[in-house]
Amino acid sequence: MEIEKIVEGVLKGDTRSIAKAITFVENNPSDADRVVNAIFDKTGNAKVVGITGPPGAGKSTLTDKITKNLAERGFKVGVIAIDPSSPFSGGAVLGDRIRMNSLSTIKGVYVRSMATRGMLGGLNRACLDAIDILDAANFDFVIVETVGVGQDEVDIIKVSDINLVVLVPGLGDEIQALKAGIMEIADIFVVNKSDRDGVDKLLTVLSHFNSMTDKNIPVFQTVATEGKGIDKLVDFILPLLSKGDLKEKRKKRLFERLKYRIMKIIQEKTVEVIMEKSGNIIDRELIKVAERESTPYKLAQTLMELLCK
Ligand SMILES: Nc1nc2c(ncn2[C@@H]2O[C@H](COP(=O)(O)OP(=O)(O)OP(=O)(O)O)[C@@H](O)[C@H]2O)c(=O)[nH]1
Ligand SMILES: [Mg+2]
Repeated sequence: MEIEKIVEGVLKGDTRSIAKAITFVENNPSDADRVVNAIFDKTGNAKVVGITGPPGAGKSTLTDKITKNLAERGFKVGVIAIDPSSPFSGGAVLGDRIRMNSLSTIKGVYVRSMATRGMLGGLNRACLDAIDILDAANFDFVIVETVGVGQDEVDIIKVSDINLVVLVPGLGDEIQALKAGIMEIADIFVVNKSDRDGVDKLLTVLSHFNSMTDKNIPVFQTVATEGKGIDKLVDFILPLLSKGDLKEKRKKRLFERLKYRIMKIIQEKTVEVIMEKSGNIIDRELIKVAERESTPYKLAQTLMELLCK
């Protein structure tokens, strides 16, 4: 299908076109602009909800339930599940597919997995493009699920309008909570698997965190597998996304998101142009670096100068 046709379909909310558009921006980094440039003026309405947390915390199950809840309320929801590149969560791809399979049959819901593997970076750029595609296709919400392990995974979620950090009792709460590197991006803590022992201990850790950081991040308890606590959580999130204070926060995050995105595009394009222009310079000069006749910085500088040529 031609890009123009795909774009036309996206704007009509056609599922097949959406799928094609996302695959296109994933696979054609140097042509992704053709899609995004054509739809960008139709974006800016979807609210981006990040769901992150340690491997196995129940993020997919929670995403599934939140999505269904929003769909029942009449919202269109797009889900992007980022398959972790991290070795901690092997098998997540299949797992997510099974857990979220039931979603794809619901009207107004679109689910998509995006994998880090084999993408040579560029995942976050592609993910942001995908958010735009769903936004332009008139989805009210885009939920991005990612494991809070690895810099890319944390970076991408940083720029959501609202972030749910999912934690579970057990698993060494203190370590999980404080070392995860995701605590500071939380707008809401979700204590999932509340049916398990150790909930009180985790709640204590979180209230310590709140008093230490003076942030007062709301804490919700859920049992995602049973759908417990979901309605309350969604009830809380919805008005929050239209409240004044979050509007300010959204604006700030939108600017951060755009800036982050532009930097990602520059990174990707820069490498692309350099690779194109460098011919056999890299291979030739690499030997010199390896033999310590040159340095990595010097070679990088030489290559960067190709950009202006
Ligand atoms: N007991 C209990 N189990 C749960 C709950 N929520 C999810 N699970 C189970 O925990 C396991 C992991 O759930 P997922 O939803 O795949 O977790 P995830 O965080 O998406 O996992 P990764 O994407 O692999 O990091 C599954 O077997 C779920 O059925 C819960 O509230 N209580
Ligand atoms: Mg998952």
